[in-house]
Amino acid sequence: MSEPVRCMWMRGGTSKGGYFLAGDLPADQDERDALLLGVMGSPDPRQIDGMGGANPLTSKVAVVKRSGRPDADVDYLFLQVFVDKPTVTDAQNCGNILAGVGPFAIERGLVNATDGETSVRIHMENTGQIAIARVQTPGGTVRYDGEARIDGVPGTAAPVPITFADTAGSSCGALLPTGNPVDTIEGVACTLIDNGMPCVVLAASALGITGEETPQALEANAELRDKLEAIRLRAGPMMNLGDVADKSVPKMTMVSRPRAGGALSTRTLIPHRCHDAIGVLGAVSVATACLLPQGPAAGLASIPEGDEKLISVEHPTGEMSVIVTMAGNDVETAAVLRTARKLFDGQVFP
Ligand code: NQM
Repeated sequence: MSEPVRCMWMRGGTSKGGYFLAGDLPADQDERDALLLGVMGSPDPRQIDGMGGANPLTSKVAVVKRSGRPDADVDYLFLQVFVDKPTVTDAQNCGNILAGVGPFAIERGLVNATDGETSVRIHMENTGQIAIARVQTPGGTVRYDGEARIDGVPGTAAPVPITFADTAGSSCGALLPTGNPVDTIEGVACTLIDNGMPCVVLAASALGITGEETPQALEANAELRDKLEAIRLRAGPMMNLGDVADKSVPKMTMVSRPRAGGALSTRTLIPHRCHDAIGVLGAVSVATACLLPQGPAAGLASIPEGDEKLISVEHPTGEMSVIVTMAGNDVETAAVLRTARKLFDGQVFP
């Protein structure tokens, strides 16, 4: 057995994973990745010999360090540890795991807490943008319990509001990497968009489904999955992501009319398992797609008036509210409410 490594396990939003100080992990990337595969128990569909929860949403890692940047307190590198492949990738961000980064940075002494609430400026190393998370710190210590509720997580917890700016083109170089609000791929009208997360947005009806199916039903639909993967593999190079066969982006979001008073309804493959909810930056990108008049989402979405819009993105276990502020026709900032919970702090044996 290898040497133990200091680690905190946390729920961040609707995801869960290991949070490490960068200095506690090997500097060499191959060594680091081998260690993280051992920590999670990958590759193995059950991750039986590790900490991972046999789902991409519970096989995640945050690597955090003090930032050298004037506009950030900490640097956060997100790593997706694949469940059934020996792959660790930094090719995407994660706005859910992000929710635990502020509390973790305060707990590890990287950020001094003020009495009441502490703002933590987080440089998201995967894509280079800044997120600002507000953490409850009464008496200068992190408070996890509270009254905030987010769909996809039972019970309530302390609120962690997060604001993003400048997320357009985070991984693809432009909000609309092809320059078009709509591209037709394999006969299906798609919006290829990146406002923090590369996503392909397409109408559920164009794929012969209602958009109300359960994640289990969608995962069991081999014909649908093959069609979506064919579209995704063609979309990847068009989005400046290269060959995406072994990448976790772009995400595939099928949209339909809202059913519960929200702006629109979604089902998202991330990209091979169906998300029980929707990713944070995924929701920001889909909310932005709703605002493109020509796109497949706009025709289905119900969008409020005004320069500050609450766009409620419905998903299989509820909704995610994205508050966007507009500058003319463009989204200037986006904010979401998340919560986080410290589950254990100790040493993990890779
Ligand atoms: O889009 C899952 C999640 C995510 C990513 C995924 C996320 C985001 O729910 O910001 O949070 O799409 O792989 O954790």
